[in-house]
Amino acid sequence: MTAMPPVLYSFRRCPYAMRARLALLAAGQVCTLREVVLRDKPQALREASSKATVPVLVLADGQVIDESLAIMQWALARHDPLGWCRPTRGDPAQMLALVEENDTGFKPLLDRAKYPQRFGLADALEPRLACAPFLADLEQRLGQAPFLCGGHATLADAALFPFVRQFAGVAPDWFAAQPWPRLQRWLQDWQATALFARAMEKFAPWQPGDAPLLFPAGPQA
Ligand SMILES: N[C@@H](CCC(=O)N[C@@H](CS)C(=O)NCC(=O)O)C(=O)O
Repeated sequence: MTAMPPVLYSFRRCPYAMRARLALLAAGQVCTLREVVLRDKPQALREASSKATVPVLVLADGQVIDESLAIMQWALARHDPLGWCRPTRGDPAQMLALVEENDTGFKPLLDRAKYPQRFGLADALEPRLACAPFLADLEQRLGQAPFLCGGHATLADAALFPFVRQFAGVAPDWFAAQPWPRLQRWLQDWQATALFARAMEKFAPWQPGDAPLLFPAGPQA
């Protein structure tokens, strides 16, 4: 008997949900996808996780995983054909430390760069410049190897990419003018992957009673 696919509460444009979807795709893990509207969250999501953030993965046995990194790790622990948990530069702990740096260090700075007015910042450039050291560090890493943790893409690349993408979107011309050619290329390459195209497929918001929507749909790669 085939196990019931887990249920993924997701929001297409959320960078945390994006990285969870990327890892689920990389692992070949099929889910039942429930697209969420953040301003009108379904009760089922709130019942699954009181945090009611996305992504949330509800497993067939009722276990709930409500952190994007934990969803990535769960999926890749089951199946990791691309070696996303096997960095060739540094070890897995160092790879996870980079994700931690992104989530706790860079992300708050990114929010300030995205919404300077909300933070009472008159100057839009200053919060962008505050993000620059982290991005320059990524540039340096990419000078040493084609991906952040070595010769092939890892969980760290997938986990950071949606946030770097958001940063680039704040001021695209400014980003393109920065001395980060490898990072710019890395971002472009990620955006051009078939994996990202699949991760960004559009779905109508889920409503209770809807027929299960498998993600990814159709024949598995
Ligand atoms: N640490 C969480 C953060 C998830 C998160 O903050 N997601 C945002 C959307 S990008 C969210 O659901 N926010 C709740 C809201 O806007 O009500 C994770 O990694 O999954």
